[in-house]
Amino acid sequence: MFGFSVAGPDRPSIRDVHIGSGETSDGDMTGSQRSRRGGACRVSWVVAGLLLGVAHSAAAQEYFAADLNRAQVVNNESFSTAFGRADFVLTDTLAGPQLAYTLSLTGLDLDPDPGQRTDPNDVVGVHMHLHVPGVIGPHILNIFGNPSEDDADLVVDFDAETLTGVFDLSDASRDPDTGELLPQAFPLTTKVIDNWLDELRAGELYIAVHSMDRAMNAPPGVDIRGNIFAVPEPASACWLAAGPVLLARRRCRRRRRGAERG
Ligand SMILES: [Ca+2]
Ligand SMILES: [Ca+2]
Repeated sequence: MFGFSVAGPDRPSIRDVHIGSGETSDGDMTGSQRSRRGGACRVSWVVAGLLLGVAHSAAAQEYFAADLNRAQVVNNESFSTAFGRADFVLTDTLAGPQLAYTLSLTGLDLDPDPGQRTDPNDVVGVHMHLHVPGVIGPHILNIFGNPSEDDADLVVDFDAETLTGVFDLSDASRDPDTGELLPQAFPLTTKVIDNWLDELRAGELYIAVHSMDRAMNAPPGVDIRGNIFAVPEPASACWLAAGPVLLARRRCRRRRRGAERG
């Protein structure tokens, strides 16, 4: 998803730009040579900055996350000890926005056979909802179980209790007879993602996981839920992009110190 090479056949590497001929040691440098090398360091900073900028513009993505627990369930109706974590990456593609997600559950069981979802901790539904204060908001994306699994990209790891998928325009519920998109006001259908990006960015969407225990004892059965918030770009991606800049900075410092000693 991220990453770039610092050198290629058609452009100089950071090393090429700021080392120059590389045949003169720091101790032997004249004033003009030191000056040239200082200028080369500045050039390397510019190149590194450009590379970093390219990396970030190529990765024009937004990140979101949700921690799921019973405390966020409306009216705190759940006494579940289960919890979960969801991470999202929103990418603006030529085909429209795509929201990739992964959801990991602990203390709940994902079963491939709907007929076997009878134990208290069996998951009977996972959805993205619109937050409406004090009540259970309408569905935005039906992910797993009831009432449907609208994300065609859904992949469930039934051993690890994780779900991954991609929410995009193709998932929106349509009238089976006409093929027309269903009205966005319907409470239980999957919506047009483009219409809900403002709510996503404003922290007004959440993930709800319904269990058999809650469905039996406290319909509509929300076991755990988590509000989705924007989060910074993951540290791993930042460091990957910043690596060449930090490397160039360290080399320049080392060279400057060597020149001062000389
Ligand atoms: Ca089970
Ligand atoms: Ca999809």
